[in-house]
Amino acid sequence: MPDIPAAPEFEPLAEFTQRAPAELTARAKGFYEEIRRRRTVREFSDRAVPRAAIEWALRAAGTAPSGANLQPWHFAVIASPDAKRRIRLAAEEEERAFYSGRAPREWLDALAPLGTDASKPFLETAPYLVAIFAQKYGVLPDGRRVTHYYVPESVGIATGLLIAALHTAGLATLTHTPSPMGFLNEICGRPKHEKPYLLLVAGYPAGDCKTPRAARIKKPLEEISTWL
Ligand code: IYR
Repeated sequence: MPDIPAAPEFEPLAEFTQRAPAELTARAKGFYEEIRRRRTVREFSDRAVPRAAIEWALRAAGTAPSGANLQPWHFAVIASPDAKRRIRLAAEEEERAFYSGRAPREWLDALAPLGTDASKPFLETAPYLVAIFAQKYGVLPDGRRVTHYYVPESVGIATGLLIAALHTAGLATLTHTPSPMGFLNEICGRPKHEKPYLLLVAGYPAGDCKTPRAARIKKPLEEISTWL
């Protein structure tokens, strides 16, 4: 028997804050001033981070808009040294293949200013790794599947919110994409229909952390926007 589609029920927009034009411009600028300080970091401190900070950031990510509000994401938070070690070993194996042959010359040339290589000690040093999974479909308690829509878009938006939330909290992040990263399913105990989307490394930067100057240079507004 097909389910009867639920009729929409509407409620007043209760939590929207109306702001005067000058105030909202100032706030938009304020957010820019904060988020432009975010840097991708590859040297992490092992200093502990409160679990609650990660939990709040994940709640923020979970507010992201998604196709039909089906929220097609799962966040596996890895804090155990044993799981981090397994992830590091598996990622470094893939990265060695990438840097020593799998990656085309053009790709390696594009990466050269960032100074990346196959060595990923931060996967063990950082207190938290968040493996983000994209769910092709959801599974109801009775086992039926619910197709998800706009999965990469939805998971990308949630990931952006997570990165912004962690940065705002005062944490450094690294978006790490070992390729392929199927090993994350096994280590995190996630089902096959969840595709690893990204491995987000979070923690304090190392005290002597250096970042590549080239990565700080962002395209100006004129280059990234057209106004019609
Ligand atoms: N996954 C590799 C290579 C890499 C690829 C891109 I595109 C980057 O922006 C950075 C790195 C690595 O993590 O080293």
